[in-house]
Amino acid sequence: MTDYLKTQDIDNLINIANQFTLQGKVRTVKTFGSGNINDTFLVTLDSPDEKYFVLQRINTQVFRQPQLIMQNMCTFTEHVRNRLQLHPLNRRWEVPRVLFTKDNQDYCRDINGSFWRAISFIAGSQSFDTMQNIEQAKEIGYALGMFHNLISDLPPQRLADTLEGFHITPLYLQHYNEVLAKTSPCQSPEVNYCLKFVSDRQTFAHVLENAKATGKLPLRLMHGDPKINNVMFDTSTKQAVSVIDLDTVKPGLVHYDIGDCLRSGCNPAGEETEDWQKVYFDTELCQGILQGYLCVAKEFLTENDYTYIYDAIRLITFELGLRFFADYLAGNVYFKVKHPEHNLARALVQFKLTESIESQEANIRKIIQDMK
Ligand code: GN1
Ligand code: MG
Repeated sequence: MTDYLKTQDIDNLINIANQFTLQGKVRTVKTFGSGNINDTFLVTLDSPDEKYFVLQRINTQVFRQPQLIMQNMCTFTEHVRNRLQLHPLNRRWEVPRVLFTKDNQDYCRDINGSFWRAISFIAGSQSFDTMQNIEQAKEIGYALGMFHNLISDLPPQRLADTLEGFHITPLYLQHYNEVLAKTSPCQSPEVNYCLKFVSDRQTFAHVLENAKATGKLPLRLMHGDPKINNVMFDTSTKQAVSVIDLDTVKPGLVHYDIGDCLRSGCNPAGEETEDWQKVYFDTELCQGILQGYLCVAKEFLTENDYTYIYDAIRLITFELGLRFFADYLAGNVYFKVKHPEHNLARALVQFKLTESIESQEANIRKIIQDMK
């Protein structure tokens, strides 16, 4: 999806956006955000109450049963809204709302069969692709902790599995090995670095799944994608006010989330940098995020949960690199790309970040230990 839309695309988008508008008229529809899977648009309305909403075309190659996403979102948002009504927080916290069509559906299909849904925009908020300061790191941690806390009493089986195999690292490894068997990648120093990087970490890939299988880590509900730009900040107070992108809220391990939040928040260069050699894991930001997280999550974390935090940070970073690299080898069929080497560049960033995490293992483990 390019940033420049053709007139006929805009007309089509306006028609779709109009399906979801119960009040006011659609003024503009513009591409929005930097999602790697779905296509996202910001709709501007001429209504005095609600000025914007977010319109998305779900990638049904990835999410094969998009209705399940909507079903989960409704269950999740209702649960959290009830909880906040019973136990209000003493600060701003918002839950994105699912918007309904004029005929009361939580999605609509266009003439090509594409699946569209709309979500409220969190007013007066913004997100960031890289961490701005340590205060923001604490806020991101708080946001993830609050997210986990608010669903800690919703039984995991109440939500459907919207994306089977998501964050099951051994399955990504299996897929990678299958892709590798079918391709002969061109031999560049970068590709060779990635091939060796993965081959050296075959056993490690099982660490969280083994902990789950042996009952050391319990199945809980997770967000699935709590990267830095999925946390919204109030533009005036600078506080975190919402966690968005609820497509992968489903049963899993909170460790996938902790790992994902830290791998994305502690990489000051950001995951799209082309300067992969300079990528490093910032332990001060790590401390900030964990501090924010634990002040809300301490209540429900067990001794074993702490034991696996370091492994989670290392694993989810490695896993994302593996997913990008496998997709590069497979011909870019999963993540959207701007050029053919894009997924290779992204993989290098995550592998370099993993290396930095590994080289600071003792320090990171100490930060976690000291925070208990
Ligand atoms: C994808 O589409 P987006 O940007 O929200 C991916 C995540 C990755 C992320 C990396 C369903 O998320 O797992 O961590 O890219 N989502 C899916 O930026 O695969
Ligand atoms: Mg996402």
